[in-house]
This record gives sequence, structure tokens and C-alpha cells, in this order.
Amino acid sequence: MEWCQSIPKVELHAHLNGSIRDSTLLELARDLGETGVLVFSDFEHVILKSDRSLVEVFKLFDLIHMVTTDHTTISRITREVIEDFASENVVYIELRTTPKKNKLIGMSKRSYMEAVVEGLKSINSVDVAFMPHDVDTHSPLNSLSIDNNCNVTPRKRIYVRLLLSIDRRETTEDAMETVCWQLKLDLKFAPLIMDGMFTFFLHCSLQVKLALELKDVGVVGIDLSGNPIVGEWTTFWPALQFAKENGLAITLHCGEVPNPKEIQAMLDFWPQRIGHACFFEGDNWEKLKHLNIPVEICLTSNIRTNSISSLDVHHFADLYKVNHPLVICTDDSGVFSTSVSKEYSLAASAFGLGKKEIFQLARDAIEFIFADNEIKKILNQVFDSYVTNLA
Ligand code: 6MZ
Repeated sequence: MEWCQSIPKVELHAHLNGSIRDSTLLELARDLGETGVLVFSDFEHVILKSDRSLVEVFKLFDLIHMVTTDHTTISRITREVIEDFASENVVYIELRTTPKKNKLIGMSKRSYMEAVVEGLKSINSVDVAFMPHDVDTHSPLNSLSIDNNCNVTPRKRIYVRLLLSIDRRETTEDAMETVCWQLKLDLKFAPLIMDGMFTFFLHCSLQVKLALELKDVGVVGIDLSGNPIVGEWTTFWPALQFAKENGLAITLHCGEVPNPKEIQAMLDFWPQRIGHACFFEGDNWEKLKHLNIPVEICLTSNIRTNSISSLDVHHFADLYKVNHPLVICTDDSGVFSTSVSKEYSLAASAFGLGKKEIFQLARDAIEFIFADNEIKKILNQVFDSYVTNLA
């Protein structure tokens, strides 16, 4: 476990609100309990329970969202989550979150994301590089910090990119709003987009300008997530297709429950990555391998939610054996009381992987990130320098 902590790692499947610290969640719930908004003792029991079914996990998310949805809290959680990942030597993370609206407190999807960005900016303990111009090829692993007494110390650096999640409860219009916000398109165009007028947007120069603006806040893609038994693929497809046509990378929660038709439709869509892939069978399984779509593997999450009965039968083994692109992830480190190091450690013990294989697995993840080649180059240097320092 200690060794897994020491190596550089890449995290590609982490939900912001699912990665909240227990201590923060309890503190926020206690505060709300005092104002009478919720009954703290009911909440405490749910937070402290460790084994939950998938249904219970989504009930917990509803509770989490009750205590986390204001701008200050979103900024705080973002800061803490990134600090936690950095402390484990995660050198690149794609953090995903569902932008939320709440008229009562003046929150729009845009202001929600601005709060996330504020959270990133407020981090002092580590060097957070989340904008393209933060790329610094001279010192990829650390930067230097100089305190008031002119003492110079190296600071850890973590590269952060953001994915905006579409929640399966959302309507086509909501989903489109999430995508359009990223592209900074005026929502009055959304109905046109839904009518299939993609080309209009593709070719207008405004579009190019907006896509460039988008890069500035480090958003690189879209995720489809949420309770897998809710909603229909056809509802989300227009927004996802539009996002894809405009150069945003897509990752889908796919096959978290048995639903061969949806799995097939998702594979036909050909996303850049998928998450989970627990209930693939027959042709879909073969197709996944044939298309070589990288799979974000979340071991603890799959076991805790009973999607997979035990690690002995986890599909990681089959995919790993055939060299399928895989990346080990946490999913919801807070909700499932895990960490990236724990997940690597679990993979090592469950599938008999040695240090060399684990290091390679961690390094291979670089290939599947949504950020550009410049970042890939830097991350490769980070892994190289780890090896050099060991020698
Ligand atoms: C599907 C999940 C998930 O977006 O509020 N989420 N969706 N399957 C999972 N596996 C257990 N874990 C988390 O983070 C919490 C949201 O992420 C999605 C759910 O929509 C959940 O409400 P944000 O930051």
C-alpha cells in the first residue's frame, strides 16, 4: 500500500461530490442539523454505514447534495478533494461533476462551475495546474515555493482537468445546457441544436472562438452518469452527439446494470472511454475488446454496490489478460472510503500483479487522458523521473 502511494498516478474517474471527506460531510450535516433543515442523527447513520447497495448509494448522493450545494461549499470540497488526491501522488486528475442549478441561492450551472474553478485557484498546499498555460515543461513534477524567510522548498504539482457530468435524471434540454455551457453557446440555440442543426454551429466562427474560451477553464470532456436504472439513452444522445461533434471527449458510465440494448447503443456511439463495464456479455463484450475502448475500473465501488460479487470474478482479469486499455480509478473515494493507492493495492493483491506491472498500469493511463499531447509528454517525464530517482 505504501509503495502504491509513492508512485505517480493518474485518476480518470472521480466524482467531485462522491470524493468528499467524511469529516467535511459530517461537519456540514451537523451545521444544517442545527438550522433545522435536516435531522443530523438520521444523516449520521447513513454517512457512517460502509456497505451500501447501488440504490442506497444514490440515496446517499441525494443527502450529500443537500449539504453541499452552495458556492462556498463547492469551492471548499473541490479544494479538499484535489489536496487529498495530490497527497497520494496523483499527478493528473480528471475530476467530474454535475453542474447544478438552484434558483433559491442564485446558482446556475455556470456559477456552479465557477465555484469549482475558484476552489482550484484557492489551493496553496500544492501547485495546481488546471489551465493550458500552466503547462511548464521545465519542471513537470514539482515547482518551487519561497516563504517569507526566503526558504525554497519543492512543491508537488498536480495537473487537473474537468469533465462535466450529465445526470441520467436530466432531460434532453438539461443535458444540452450542460454541453452548451461548456461551448459557451447561447441557450436560445439549444432547440435548433436538438432539431439536428449541428452543422450551423460547426461552421460559424463564433463556435471556434467559444471552443477556445472553453479550454481556458480546463474542461476537456463530458461524462454520462447517475443512477443507471433511471433514464433512456435516447434522451442523452443529442447532447452527447453535439458535444462529440464539437471536439469534446466523451466518457460514459456503461453496463453498470444489465442492459444489453443500452450497452450496444453506447458502443455504437464509440465514446473515448467507458466507466465500469460490469454487465457486458456475448457480442457486446467482444465488441468492447474489438473497439479497444479504454475502461475505467472502479474495484471497490463495484464490490460495494454488488455490481460484482467478488474480485475473483471481476472483469479486470479478463481485460488485463488480453492487454485491453484499463485505468484503475476510485469513483467515489469518500462514499466508498477508498483512495487511488488502495485501489492499486487491491488490484495488486487480487490479480497477483507485481510492482513492475502496477507501475506500468499506472503509467499506461497517460495514454487515455483527455488532455493534449503536451500534457502526456509532461506526465511521461514525471514517470521517468520517478524511475531515475529510484536508480
Ligand atoms: C453512476 C455515479 C456513481 O456530480 O454531484 N455518480 N453515477 N454510477 C456511480 N457509481 C457508484 N457515483 C457517482 O458527484 C456525485 C454524482 O456522481 C454520479 C451521480 O450522479 C452522483 O449524484 P457530483 O459531483
